Amino acid sequence: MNTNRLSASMAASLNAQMTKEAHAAQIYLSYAAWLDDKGYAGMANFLFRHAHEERNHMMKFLEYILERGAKVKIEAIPAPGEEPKSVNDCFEKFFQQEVDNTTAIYKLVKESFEEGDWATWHFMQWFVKEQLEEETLAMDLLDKLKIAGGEKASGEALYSLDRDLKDKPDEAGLAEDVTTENP
Ligand code: OFO
Repeated sequence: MNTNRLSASMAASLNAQMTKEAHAAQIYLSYAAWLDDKGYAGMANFLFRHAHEERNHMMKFLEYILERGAKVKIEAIPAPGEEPKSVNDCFEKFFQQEVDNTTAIYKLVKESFEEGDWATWHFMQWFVKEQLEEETLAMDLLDKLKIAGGEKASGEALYSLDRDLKDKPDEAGLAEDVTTENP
């Protein structure tokens, strides 16, 4: 009896997204290693933790594909690409990577909607919220860097940003959680 509950194209898209999450982890590992090498251990720590989160996302896709009775295909992970040219460039790249991943997540949501695959549509909503948080986090960081002077940020400003990022929580506050008591 066939117990596969995913269409062939949905299984292929979910498998591709699983690899994309692993790719994001590799990209952040490469940025973290670059930052650490330049002496920014705090910023590196932030991205090491974030790389770990991306691996967890990969696992969520893997588990979901199995749960729906389809086949998991573990493929090669593409190389991370170019190294950042500066701290500012590193966090701009981080933001862009998150935006690109949001686009891929939205495509999957659309595909599941068009197929009427409501289980997958529901599963994907967690990722929609996660991308919202991650984009907010990346935007906050870019704002801080901008205040610090962007490409022209002084050593002192980068030093305090590095110290702040060491223990920065991985979650950003979202507009949907705001109240008049807690703006
Ligand atoms: Fe997987 O959440 Fe960012 O990209």
